[in-house]
Amino acid sequence: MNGAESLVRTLVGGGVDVCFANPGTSEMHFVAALDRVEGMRCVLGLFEGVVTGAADGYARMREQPAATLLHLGPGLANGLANIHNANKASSPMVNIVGDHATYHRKYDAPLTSDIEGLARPSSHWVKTSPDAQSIAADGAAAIAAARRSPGRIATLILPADTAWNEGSGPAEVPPVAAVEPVSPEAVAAAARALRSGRPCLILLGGRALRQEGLDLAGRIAARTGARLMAQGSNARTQRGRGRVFVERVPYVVDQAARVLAGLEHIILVGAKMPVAFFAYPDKPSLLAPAAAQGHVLARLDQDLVGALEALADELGARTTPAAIADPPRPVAATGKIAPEALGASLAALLPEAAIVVDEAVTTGRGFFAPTRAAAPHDWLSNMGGSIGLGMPLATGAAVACPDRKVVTLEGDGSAMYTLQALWTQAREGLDVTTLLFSNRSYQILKGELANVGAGNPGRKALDMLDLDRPDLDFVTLAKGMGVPGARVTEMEEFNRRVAEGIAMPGPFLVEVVF
Ligand SMILES: Cc1ncc(C[n+]2csc(CCOP(=O)(O)OP(=O)(O)O)c2C)c(N)n1
Repeated sequence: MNGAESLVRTLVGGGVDVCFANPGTSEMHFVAALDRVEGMRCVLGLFEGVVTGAADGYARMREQPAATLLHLGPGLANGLANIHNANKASSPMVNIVGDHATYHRKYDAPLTSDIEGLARPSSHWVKTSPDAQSIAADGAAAIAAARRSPGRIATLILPADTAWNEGSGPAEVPPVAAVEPVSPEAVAAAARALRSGRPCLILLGGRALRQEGLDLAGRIAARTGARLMAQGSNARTQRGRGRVFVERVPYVVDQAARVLAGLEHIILVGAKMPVAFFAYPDKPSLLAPAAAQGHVLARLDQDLVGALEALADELGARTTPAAIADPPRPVAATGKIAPEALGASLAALLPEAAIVVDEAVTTGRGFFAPTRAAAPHDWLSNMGGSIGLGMPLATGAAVACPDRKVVTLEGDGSAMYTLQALWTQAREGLDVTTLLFSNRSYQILKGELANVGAGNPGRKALDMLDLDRPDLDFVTLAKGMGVPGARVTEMEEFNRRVAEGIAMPGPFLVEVVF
């Protein structure tokens, strides 16, 4: 058994049974080994940003790492933006990056580069396997590294000769350290702040935003009168009817500062003290009032649900009923297309257990509030701020959860980074309905131009922010990649087409022009 097959068997044996791939010559033995090993699903992405974003979406939903297969330094570099996003979302991921054979590197062939150097900034674990006998054990170590709480990026570099020479056979994944519990002192300090009678916020992130954590946090908030919020963006939030609703810290600095004004204590549960996405002249970087004191109940890598349980026990809140979101069932909007109308219709149309991938940027800012009344669903956001994540993330989520509908909320500008994800959705028959918001501009940046004090834009500046001349035709682009779709220009059509997309199996795209 060669090194490549030893590695693939190690991955499958270690529970890594999906590989998102964009291979090249140096990975051919790995590709060939896929045929010889049962149990590995391989999904081709036509750009590495699709591959790595899909691995992120898969990990968020399956809570297991997927593997990626990338072609030397340039293949990794193409995938790095979405590895950055996955890293910020604490998604586990095992990247396998092919390299030249060890003896070939010294000749500086065209694809030679510093792969470890490229990998390091967004990987917790990086190793170049030295020989075919080591590759399986290195693969097993990579899986263990990726699985460490709260989820990490492991990048294993696979020189071609380590793939084709005689390997060791599969290796066992070493044990992964159990999730660290929080200290009694942290629980006591949080309880003291919550009992102080002073304005207090419980700020949630990570796994605290799943149903169990939300339920506990809701009980604690009801018992103590504290406010409850989530970070501005989160990897996966469980929400909708019947669940505890949490507002997010707003993106806009002034709005965030208003929402957080007056707070004296912030209990951090898998969250950090809120910071502005960017610095702006004359605006604060830290969004909470200077006097507000942060209390770390649990770091993101610690046992967040256990921490909330301990805190609820300490406060006698286990049986206090949480305030549950149960507003009236939303009704689809009619008439002109506008963000508010889209939010209302989305809330009415989302199917039970939908996975919502949110990269709708400015159009989607108001979607969060109305969709609290939607059927229960999971909401996935971009935590790394690098756009071009939405459609790949949706692709991976759909691979992870074939029984659930994925609904992608996508800005037209963001869509164009990794549009190839549609082809993978078509090829794999993935159940993804994409709502493509064609405002034909980088709308958010028009606001940011003013916010940073860059003055009034002239023609040249506006040309950098408008996506017209020519207008993009997303229905035709999708059709060319095997995804059917429709363009809509008023809400009745929107409602009809979205319902159609949701009802049919497989991918569908609704281009919303407004
Ligand atoms: C990789 C990367 N490149 C550039 C940006 C800067 N950027 C942030 S938002 C944005 C435009 C988003 O446009 P669109 O998706 O159409 O949403 P809209 O602002 O129009 O609502 C750009 C270019 C970024 N965040 N990430």
